[in-house]
Parts: sequence; structure tokens; C-alpha cells
Amino acid sequence: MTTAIADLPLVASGKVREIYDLGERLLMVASDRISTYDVVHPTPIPDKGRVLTGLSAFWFAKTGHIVANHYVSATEGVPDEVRGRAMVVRKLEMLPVECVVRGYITGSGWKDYLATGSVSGIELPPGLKESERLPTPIFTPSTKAETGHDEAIDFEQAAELVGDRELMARVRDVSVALYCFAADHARERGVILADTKFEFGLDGSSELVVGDEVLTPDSSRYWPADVYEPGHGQPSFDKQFVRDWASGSGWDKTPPAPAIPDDVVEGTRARYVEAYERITGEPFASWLARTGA
Ligand code: PZK
Repeated sequence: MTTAIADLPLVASGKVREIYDLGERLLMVASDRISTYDVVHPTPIPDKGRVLTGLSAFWFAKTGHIVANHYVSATEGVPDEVRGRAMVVRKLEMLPVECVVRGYITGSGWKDYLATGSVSGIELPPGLKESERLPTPIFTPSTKAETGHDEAIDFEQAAELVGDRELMARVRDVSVALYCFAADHARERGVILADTKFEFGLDGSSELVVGDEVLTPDSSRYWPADVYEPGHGQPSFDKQFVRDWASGSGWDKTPPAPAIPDDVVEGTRARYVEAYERITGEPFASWLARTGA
């Protein structure tokens, strides 16, 4: 199959991004599409794809001492029409598990904890409140569902799927190290990294490599630290305007998602740019200039 972007063959597509074949390498493209409650809205958020790609590139550059990554370039080999929101990456043999790390108890982890006292086979202390910081970050892998929701699994099931327990232990340890590094960095800038998801692969030398997007608002929960308060769900750093508007709009959160009004689009765009600037410490304009966007 071929698509709009420079006639490149499409390798894979998700709700809000695509991967194209460049021959020896891949092109990962982030769109400006946004989803809430797992449904994509018809209205794009200008610059969202460029913010997410800039953030991934920032974190790949910052975390190379922890694990190798698939990032090659956000300039060379990037077609003009996707400049700033695409990166060239190495082709990998992807591992069939999603590598989630949680530093706070929220989302599906909170649901599992309420039901069983455990998440992903890890027993947690009793009496935790929703959104509370965990005593130590936990690795809670899930399966990669083709359609529908990823299913939580424990470490042993993840090791079984990967077929190599030692490799899986390294994946777990690297995932937690990446999370801790990024969460410390974010906290210093007034942002809580509640949880995040990584995908790993093996390169041609069987070296472990982190792929996909990393530590973006789409693969992570970022919360503003100044209003953090355990005991209830926290506002999302990036999507809260859209969620608040959607909640008051009468939309029942089933497809199709409604169009987003201009003021909500503008406020959301500003939040993405603010996330980029808080986390990287650089003006977003620098990313645009650097990539020729
Ligand atoms: C790869 N996905 C997930 C699905 C996306 C991403 N470096 C790589 N080499 C080979 N395959 C992949 C990667 C990466 N990353 C990742 N699918 C294939 C996926 C849909 C859209 F952007």
C-alpha cells in the first residue's frame, strides 16, 4: 500500500501516527490528530505531531547512556511535507510486549489494585489512594492487541512471549531506569511523569534497542505538579482542555468523536508547546528551526 507521503509504502499505522518504509530504514510520522477516551477527533491540533517528535528526539538524545535507541535523524531523509514531525529510525525486530512503567497508581493500574491489591502480579501496600506515588516504580507489561485494548500480563507471561527470560529481565530493568531518569528530570521542571510505555526491539546484532516514540504525552501520563493531589484522578498536562470540553458537550464518548472548537484547539496547542518547553528547557521554535519545519 502507498499513501500521501512522498509515495512511500506504509508499514504500520496507529490512531495518530504512521510508519513508512525507506528501504534500509523506516520513517516514523506523528500526525496532529488527537484522541480522547480512545476516540480520534476530526479536528487536528496544529503542531502536536511536531511537539511529540521533538520530545521523542530530546529523550532519545538524553537516554543513550541507559540503552541504545532506533533514532537516526529528524532531518536527513525526511520528506519536506512531514518536516519537524517525522524521524528516520533503524529497522528492528520488535518484541511482542508493551513495556509499561508506573510511578503512580492510576488508570487501569488503579482499577486492578482496587480489585486485587496487585498490578501485573506485583503486590502493592494496602490503603493507597488514587494517583498516589508508589514506594518504587513498577514494571507492568501488557500484550500488544491488534485491535481493542492491551491486556495486562505479569513478568513471567512477558518472558514467555519474548521467549528469553534473561532478555526480559534486562528489558524490565532498562524500562524502569528510563522511567526514573525521565521522571526525575520532569519533576525538576514541575511536571509529574505518572507512567509511560516503551517498545523495544533487537537490531541486526541482537542488541536491545528502544524504539517507537519515547516519553511523549501520547505514550505517557504527564501531570502538572502544582495541582497534584492524591485521592482522585489528575488532570492531563496536554489533553485536559479537550476532556473538560468533551465532558460538558454531551458527547457520550462513543465514536464518532465531535469536532473541537477553535478556543479548545488553541488552548490545547499551547499546552503541547508548553510541555515541550518545560521538559526540554528550549523554545519550541528551536525544534522547528533545527528541523527546517
Ligand atoms: C514498528 N510499530 C508500532 C504501529 C507506529 C508504530 N524500529 C522499528 N522497526 C520495525 N518495526 C517497528 C519499529 C518501530 N518503532 C513499530 N510497528 C512497527 C507502531 C503503528 C504506528 F508509529
